[in-house]
Amino acid sequence: STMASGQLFSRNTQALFYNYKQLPIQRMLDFDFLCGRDTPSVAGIINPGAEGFQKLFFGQEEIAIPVHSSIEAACSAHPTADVFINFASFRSAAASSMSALKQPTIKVVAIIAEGVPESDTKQLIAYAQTNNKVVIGPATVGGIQAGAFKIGDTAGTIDNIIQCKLYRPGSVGFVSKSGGMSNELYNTIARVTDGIYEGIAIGGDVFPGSTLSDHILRFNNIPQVKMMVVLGELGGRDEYSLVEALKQGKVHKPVVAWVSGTCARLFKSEVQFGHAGAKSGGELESAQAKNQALREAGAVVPTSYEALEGAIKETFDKLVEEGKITPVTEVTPPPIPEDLNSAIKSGKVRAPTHIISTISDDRGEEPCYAGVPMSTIVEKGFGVGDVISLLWFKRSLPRYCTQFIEICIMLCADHGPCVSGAHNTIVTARAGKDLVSSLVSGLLTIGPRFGGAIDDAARYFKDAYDRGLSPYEFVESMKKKGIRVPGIGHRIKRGDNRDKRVELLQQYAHTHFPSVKYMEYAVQVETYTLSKANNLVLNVDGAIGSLFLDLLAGSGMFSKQEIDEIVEIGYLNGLFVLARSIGLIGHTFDQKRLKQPLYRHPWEDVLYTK
Ligand code: Q5B
Repeated sequence: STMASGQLFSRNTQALFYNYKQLPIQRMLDFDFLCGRDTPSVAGIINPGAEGFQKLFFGQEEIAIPVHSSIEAACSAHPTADVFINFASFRSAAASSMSALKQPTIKVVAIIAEGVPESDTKQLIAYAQTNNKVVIGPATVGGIQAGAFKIGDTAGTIDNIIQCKLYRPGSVGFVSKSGGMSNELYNTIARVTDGIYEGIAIGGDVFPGSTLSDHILRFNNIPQVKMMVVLGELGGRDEYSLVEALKQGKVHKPVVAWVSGTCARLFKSEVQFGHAGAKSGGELESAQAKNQALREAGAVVPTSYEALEGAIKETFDKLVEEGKITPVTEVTPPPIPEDLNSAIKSGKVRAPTHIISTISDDRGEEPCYAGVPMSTIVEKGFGVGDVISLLWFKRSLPRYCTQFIEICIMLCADHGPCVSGAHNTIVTARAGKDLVSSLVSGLLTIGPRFGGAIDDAARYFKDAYDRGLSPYEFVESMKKKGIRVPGIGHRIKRGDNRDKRVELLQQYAHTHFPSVKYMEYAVQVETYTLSKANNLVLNVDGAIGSLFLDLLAGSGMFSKQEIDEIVEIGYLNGLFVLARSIGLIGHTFDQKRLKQPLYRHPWEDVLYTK
């Protein structure tokens, strides 16, 4: 059988890992690298309901380990993976372990969960026995074949694994109930022998999937194992099957054993230690009785736990003397590259950042806009204008400025369904597209003719005013260059039908701004252009462009260079983009609400010509 044949693992063993747990999987792969394995010991991950790949490190390289949504899918994708490492919770461990055992490709199932119902475990054990499979656990950390294969978190950190020389095989077979104590013993054994060949923690439940004697008898058939160490614990009768095996002469190699829990006698009442199975029951289940029985059956049993190390050493030294063990030649394992994050944390390395950002920070207790925490924004009753001034201009502007920004946003939020942007949004929404597509198709029309003339208006008005050009000189010089004056002209508005929005903005500025020199200059330009044609009014873009120059210059909050930079980069079209998004979103909802069909432009409205 699998159990009797001895070897469960080799340097080529691959496992399927149930439930995605980054840390134990990475530790298995780090162990593989330490041992110089060619292939990673985790062939696939089963993450119920999810599929794809998980990126993990194999040495310095990143590898993509396939993730499968079911045990069946994983087994058929990785037919050579014969170990199933089950990191399911105690609630689902039994069912998933059973379906793993039923897969023809799976030979060994290790169950990590603690608290699996005993009746379920008994079923697993029965199924495994009749189908020639091995269960390790439940309630175990797993096991390790030194230099070959490691289950999950067995043996702890890489540093501990290196200290215990588990990256290469020694001559000692070790089996214990406790996973925590197995770490301790890996250390002890490494100190006084040539190290572990294989170590298994069978787990602390009353009914372990495989027993101490199962593994001892298995080690007996592994030629590389020259001696065995057993660490039992009080409670249960498991140790007695080992006693039987020893008495029957089935074990041909020296066994050093200790059953811990001798202190239970010091308690007046029954004590339960950490494990479900570790409770002092009847006399036969006491550590003393079991140690005595093992001793009588021929195991080397020290007088105390402290003396265990000495007993292991003596047994090993004797085997060396007898020539039965030739201690292995030492190898130096390759260093495992440290993770960048931990190296940075410990101050060992520094790494350049890839992005620089100055306007907001989401790392602290609460997000900040330009250093102002959210709670302040809410408590002080800030508005959208304040948020814009923090995120765009990186400063808190005075109330009259933020209110001006808000007025711009409100006045430009929409201008009916017939403007270019709204039209595009409506057509897109009627083509069945989603909100974002409908919105951006409208936004994409914003530019030099429609809505996106604010920055250019600010640029040209500022340049002309600062250079002292008269409106006549300015407009005529633009005409010579063949450039339309940005901020001037409208499709609908006329000299005798002014844009109300422009009037409202002008009124607000007259009342609140310390100076409106740029706007007044724009009005003089308008007076001149209106003398040429009735539609060449100062439009909403021109009004905002010129008034924002007044805001920037008059507020005392910006240096000359900052104003130049704002105008050069072009912040101000952002006001129209932001504002009109409100309207375009509204138009999208409107069309959807009205269940409007696909728009097709009528033939009659097109001039077909050659
Ligand atoms: N002419 C806005 O033109 C419009 C001239 C000019 C000198 C000018 C045009 C223009 C500059 C860009 C600008 C923002 C394309 C407009 C907005 C938001 C909106 C929209 C809405 C909303 C309109 C007739 C004659 C021609 C031209 C001359 C025109 N503009 N000369 N400087 N600026 N302006 N855009 O009506 O001799 O016949 O050849 O480009 O500021 O987008 O509500 O719709 O909220 O949604 O198509 O308000 O002015 O006039 O092109 O037929 O020109 O005037 O050279 O002269 P039109 P055109 P000539 S606000």
